[in-house]
Amino acid sequence: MKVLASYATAFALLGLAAHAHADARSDYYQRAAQRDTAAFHALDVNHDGVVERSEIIGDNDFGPRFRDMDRNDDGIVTEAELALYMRERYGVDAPSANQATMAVQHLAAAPSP
Ligand SMILES: [Ca+2]
Ligand SMILES: [Ca+2]
Repeated sequence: MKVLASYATAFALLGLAAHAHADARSDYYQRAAQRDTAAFHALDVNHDGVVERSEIIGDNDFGPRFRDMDRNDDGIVTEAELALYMRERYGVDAPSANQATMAVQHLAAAPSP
């Protein structure tokens, strides 16, 4: 009877762990989407609402993924293309502008190595 109880406890704990894992993953993807959105706006140096190939030169985060994001291959990533990329890659919708701002503030607040 005691053994059975420990099994039940173990299964309950496993269940909790799996649940926490799923939460951590969705949280990770949510933050990744926020980071990408923040990076998109930071890289748009001429503020025309799109990121061109010339604006991502030297960027090691956005740069390598630029081609994946640029769906119609016109050398420009629009906000719609970014949203599509994030939905497919992370399974999340584009975060609100407010959340993106918070991500930027978080990055700015991070201590430098
Ligand atoms: Ca631009
Ligand atoms: Ca494009």
